[in-house]
Amino acid sequence: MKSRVLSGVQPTGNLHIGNYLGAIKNWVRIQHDYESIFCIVDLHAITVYQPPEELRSKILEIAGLFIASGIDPKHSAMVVQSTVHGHAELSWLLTCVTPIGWLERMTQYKAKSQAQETIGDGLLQYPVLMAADILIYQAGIVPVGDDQAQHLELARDIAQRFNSLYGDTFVMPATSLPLVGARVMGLDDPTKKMSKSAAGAGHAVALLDEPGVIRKKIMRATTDSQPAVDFAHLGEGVVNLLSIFQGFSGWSQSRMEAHFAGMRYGDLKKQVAEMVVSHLEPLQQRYREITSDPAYLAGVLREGAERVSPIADATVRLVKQRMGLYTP
Ligand code: AQP
Repeated sequence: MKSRVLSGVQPTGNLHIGNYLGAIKNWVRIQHDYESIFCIVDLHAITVYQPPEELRSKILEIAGLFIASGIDPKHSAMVVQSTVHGHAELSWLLTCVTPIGWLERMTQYKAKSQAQETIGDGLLQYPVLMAADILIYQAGIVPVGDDQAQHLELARDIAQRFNSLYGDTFVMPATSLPLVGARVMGLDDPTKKMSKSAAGAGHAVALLDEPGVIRKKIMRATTDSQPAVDFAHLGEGVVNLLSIFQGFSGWSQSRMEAHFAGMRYGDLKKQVAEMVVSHLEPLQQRYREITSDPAYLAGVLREGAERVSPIADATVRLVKQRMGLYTP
């Protein structure tokens, strides 16, 4: 049996080049080597309040962007998390074997809860739901950006704890990080991860930004006080621009160094901007074509849920049996 790949994106804010280089590009690269499932994790999105109409349209936008980025829905199942009921059910079952201390240690919980007046329980439970998303499909490989590595470790801890309490049940999922672009930083502040929810017009390049906007954002990116690229003394902002270029171009490190050494920052930014635009323009064209037919997208998502539901149902049933719940 082919090993299973599982990953997902929250339908919040605007999908950006960090999400693309850190996660989606990797999914596209490996999807045909495995049985692949890619989720739009709407149950995760509501751990922070989302205006309902906005959430509904974001779910379809993300589905369109998955396909425009190269996800092949004929091969890979594209699934809206809340349409497969087992995710929420398994999440509760796993909550019961997860010590609270494990969840309180999560850095994303600490960062996100600081920004909230009232901290919803869902924010704390977020990594348990993520563990359920992965374990419900017995996924062996989870390609994510580096910010999700801690949650993946927790998913393994939860699986191990369950297996040791109730007997071997879950496949242990491995984290797959991209070699380049695992953590794309904000253009306005290269000490902070590029994030959909961060404020600031110059922070992130969205996949659907107009070419003129992309150029402007990159030309204004924060660098440092040096005039030109010096590979012996690279500042964080320049490292970020170079890794964005490398992530899109696929160039080797030696080619990057030969090409960019000594280049003035203004020219570096122009080349980064053109590289990003040359990849996003065709992606945006495909996105417009795909979303011009809403019935097509709805069909892809319905078919995706139908394809994976039997796997999810079988896992939930097995887990309930192992735990001694009533399974007539
Ligand atoms: N800056 C990033 N660099 C590389 N990878 C990234 N990812 C996110 N930001 C970067 C990866 O994208 C996938 C989907 O992310 P998500 O929707 O689950 O949410 P997130 O990780 O919390 O990302 P954001 O953009 O910061 O969203 P908000 O602001 O809504 O929380 C994941 O694989 C993630 O690692």
